[in-house]
Amino acid sequence: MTESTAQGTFWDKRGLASWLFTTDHKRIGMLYLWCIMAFFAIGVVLGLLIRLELIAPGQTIMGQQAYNATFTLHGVIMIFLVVIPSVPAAFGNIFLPLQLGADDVAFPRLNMFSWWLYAIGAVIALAALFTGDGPPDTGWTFYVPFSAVTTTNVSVAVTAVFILGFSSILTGMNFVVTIHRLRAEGMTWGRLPLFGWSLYATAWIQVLATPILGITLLLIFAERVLGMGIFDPSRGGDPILYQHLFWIYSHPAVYIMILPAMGVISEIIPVFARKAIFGYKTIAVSSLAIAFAGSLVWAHHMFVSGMSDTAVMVFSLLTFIVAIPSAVKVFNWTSTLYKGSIRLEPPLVYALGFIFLFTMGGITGLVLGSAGTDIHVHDTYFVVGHFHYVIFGGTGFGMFAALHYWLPKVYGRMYNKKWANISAVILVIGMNGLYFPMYILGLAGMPRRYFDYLPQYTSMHVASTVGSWITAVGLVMMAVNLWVGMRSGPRVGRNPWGAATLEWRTKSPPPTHNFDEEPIVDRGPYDFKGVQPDA
Ligand code: HEM
Ligand SMILES: [Cu+2]
Repeated sequence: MTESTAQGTFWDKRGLASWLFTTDHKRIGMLYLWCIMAFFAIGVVLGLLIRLELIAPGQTIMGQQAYNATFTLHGVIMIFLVVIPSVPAAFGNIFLPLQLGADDVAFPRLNMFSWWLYAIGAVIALAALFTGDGPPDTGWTFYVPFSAVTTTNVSVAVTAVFILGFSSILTGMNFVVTIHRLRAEGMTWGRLPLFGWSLYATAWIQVLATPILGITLLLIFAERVLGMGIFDPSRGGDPILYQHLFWIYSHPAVYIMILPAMGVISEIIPVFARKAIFGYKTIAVSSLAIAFAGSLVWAHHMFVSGMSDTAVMVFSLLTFIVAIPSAVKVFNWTSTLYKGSIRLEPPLVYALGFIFLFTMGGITGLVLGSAGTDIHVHDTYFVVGHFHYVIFGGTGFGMFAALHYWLPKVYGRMYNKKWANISAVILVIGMNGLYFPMYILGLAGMPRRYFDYLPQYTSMHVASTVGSWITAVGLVMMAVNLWVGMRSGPRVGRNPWGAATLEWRTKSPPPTHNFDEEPIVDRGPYDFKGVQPDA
């Protein structure tokens, strides 16, 4: 990113300090993006190691304790360092102000502080691996009583997640205020791009739910360091309380992960179908509905923990209700594609991958949400299959779609489209190879988080491990192509896709102050009349 970019862009300032102390939302977004990519790579390598260990029964490449630490690290890194900040903190920071026609977010210094908290939290999380008595082995959920008594480095890991939570809360606050206050002249709520709507719903979850995680983690810390006994029945405490507190945050957190990705898909589909999105209002409102209803379903993680039958039925019903707004979105996307003049460009190919994989994950989510079937597959590989379809196939693909959609804006260059499409197809094949066998394993009774298994599960584990290699090939191809594209791809103009949202009205890459003249909005974000691709 040196001589190659045009003059007068947000890349121009040089030097480490100009990045670490930047208040430019685009640079902060890029800082997040680079960190997230690096952690994603580490997380994937850990995932591949887990799969390699599981290729055959018995010990293959690591011992039991190492295995427990590996899947804990894999989960903690992927959840807290990658998917929660992925789309909102990276792409939200870069593109929310641009889509609003604003110069920056409402509180640029607070934004810098959020990134710092993220970086500090990440450093402490990594420190937890190499200090104390070994990496945490509790799984990313830190369930008590085990997390209260294990001698591994849980206290430090929990502190890291606590700090990361604050980063998320502050980003959410910043976005709420930015969306309320900084929309360009003429941008009514009804003309707010759907990516903005999705970030708005997400931001409220970040502000309202994340503090609960903070409190929960503090309690673990108190339990371990001060021996409080809040979760310890022998001293009047209750371990089930921990699960309630944990999931009151962590279920809404899955919407922090998925809603922004859905927002990306809602941006991409109309542009490549050259058609106004079908049901703008229902998509916008369904984001809020998912955020609201999604906050009421946490105890579907606890059907077998010992709740009253009434509670089980209520939470089962509520869980089914969240499926409605999610299905509404899928319906609206497919209706938008119907009879559109479709251009099968890479962002759309990734978006289609998202719709397919997310739907596979969503349907199996209903199997888990209905208490009767959940009791059969609880804590089996069925669950591992389900959430990877949703968070890797959903959030991960949303992130990949966003990379392919917006890279030309950020770098002013285009990647190789053919290779982008090929890597998307390889990824979809690899993902199904990797995770579909997990559904079968789960139905057959293979428990999750187990180091060893009975010989009858071997063939499905082998299939899954081979799938993990295909997935890795797809990821490497995609990364290399994006890398080459951003360094030396052909230059593009302002609006290579012919999109109608405001970020495409400014130069590629954008100047530091975003727009040379303040944009005025006189039509909806998906009104393509008179908008021509300018490659
Ligand atoms: C090539 C990519 C990946 C592979 C091969 C992989 C593999 C696995 C496997 C085999 C497990 C189960 C461990 C066990 O139950 O013993 C697991 C757990 C998990 N994975 Fe992945 N995964 C990958 C990508 C991802 C991504 C992208 C995310 C998040 C976005 C993710 C999040 C998680 C989480 C949260 C767990 C649960 C850990 C726990 O149970 O504590 N994984 N992964
Ligand atoms: Cu849940």
